[in-house]
Amino acid sequence: MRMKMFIKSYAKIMPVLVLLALLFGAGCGSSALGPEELKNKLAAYGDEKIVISGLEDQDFEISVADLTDLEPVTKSAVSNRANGEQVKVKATGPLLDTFLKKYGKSQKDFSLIRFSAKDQYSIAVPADILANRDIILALMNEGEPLAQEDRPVHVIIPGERAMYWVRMLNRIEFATGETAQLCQKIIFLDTAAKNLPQEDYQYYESMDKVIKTRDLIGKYADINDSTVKSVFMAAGDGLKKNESAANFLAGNLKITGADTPRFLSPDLPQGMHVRDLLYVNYGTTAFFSLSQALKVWSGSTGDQSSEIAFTDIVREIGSVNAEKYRFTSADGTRLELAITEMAHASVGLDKDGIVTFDSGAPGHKTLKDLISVEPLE
Ligand SMILES: Nc1nc2c(c(=O)[nH]1)N[C@H]1C(S)=C(S)[C@@H](COP(=O)(O)O)O[C@H]1N2
Ligand SMILES: [Mo]
Repeated sequence: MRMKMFIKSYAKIMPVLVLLALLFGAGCGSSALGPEELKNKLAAYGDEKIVISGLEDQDFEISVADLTDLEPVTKSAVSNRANGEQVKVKATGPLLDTFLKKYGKSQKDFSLIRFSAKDQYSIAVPADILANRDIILALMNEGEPLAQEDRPVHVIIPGERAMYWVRMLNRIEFATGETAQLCQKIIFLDTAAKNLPQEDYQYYESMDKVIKTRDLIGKYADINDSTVKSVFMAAGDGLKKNESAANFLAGNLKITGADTPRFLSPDLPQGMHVRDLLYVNYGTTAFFSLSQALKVWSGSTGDQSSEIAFTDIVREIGSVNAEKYRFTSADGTRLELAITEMAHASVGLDKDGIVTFDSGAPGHKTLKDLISVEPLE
C-alpha cells in the first residue's frame, strides 16, 4: 500500500523531473551550441555557397544555413604548419559524415575527397584518412565565428597535417574508383630534366631553373591518357599527396637551388607547392629523383653516398616486379638484364649530375645517362 502510494506520487512529479533535466541539460549545453544559436552567430557569413560535386547526378550548392541545420560537434585539434608553427583550433561544426548521411553515404564510400577554396587552394584527402579520421566542417572556432579569411567553412581533420585544414571552403568533390595504377616505367628525373627546355625562375633571392611539368609528361609519359585524374607525389620528408592532373600539368618542377625538385607554380597558393620530391606517379609512369633519394637515403651519417641499390628504387616506387628489366639511356642505348644478374646493381649520380647504372659484380655492365627502367614480363 505504502509502496503503491510512493509510485503514484513519483509518477506525479516525473514530468517535472524530466523538465528540470531538460532545462539543466540545455544550460550545460552552452559549449555544444544548438542549431538556433549557431544560426544567429553565423548570420554575418551572408549567403556564401559551397558546391557539392560527385554526390548526385548534377553538381549542387549548399549554404551555411544548410550546414547549421546539421548536428554540430566541438573538438580541439592541433597541427603543424610547414614552418613548424603550431595551429590550434577548437572547432565547431557538423561532421562531413553527418552531411553525407542525408544522402545515404559515408566518407568511407569514397576513394578520394577533394576540398577547394576561394583562394584556389585545393587538396585531395586520400582513402586511408577518410577511413580513419573525423572530418569537421568547422563553422566556428573557440565558440566564435571564424576569422574573415577562414569563412565560410574551415575543414578540420584532427590528427592530420595542417595542409588538409582547408580554409575558405567553396567546393567539395567526391570521387570513387580512383586507385593508383601499377608503375610500368621509371623515368629518372635527373636525366629527363637535362633533355627538356629549362627556364629561369625567381625563387626568393635566387634565380633557379625550372622545367614545365607539361613538357616532362608530354615527352616521357602519356599526356593524352584521360584516365589520369590525379597525380601522386611523394617527398623526401615523407609527405605524400595527390594533385589534380590539371593543376599538376599547369605547374613547374624547379630543378636547381634549394628544396629541389620542387613542384611549384606562380598561379597556385604556396601551400600547394611540394618540395624535395622523391617521386611522382603519373598514370603508369613514375618519375624518380635520384638526387633526392641520395639525400634521404644517405642516413644520419652525413656523408652523402653517390649511389643507391637498384632494388631499393623498385621497392620505394612499388613498381611491377619482373624477372627482367630494360634499361635505356638518353641516347637510346639499351641493356636488358635478369633480376638474378642484378643482386648488386646500383644507380649512381656523379658530380656533373650524370646518372649511371652499374649491374654490379660479376660483369659490371654499365649504362650512362640512364633515362628509363621498364619491367619486362
Ligand atoms: N584556403 C586555404 N586553406 C589552406 C591553405 C591555403 O593556402 N588556402 N594552406 C594550407 C596549408 S598548406 C597549411 S600548413 C595551413 C596553414 O594554416 P594557416 O592558414 O592557419 O596558416 O592551412 C592550410 N589551408
Ligand atoms: Mo602547409
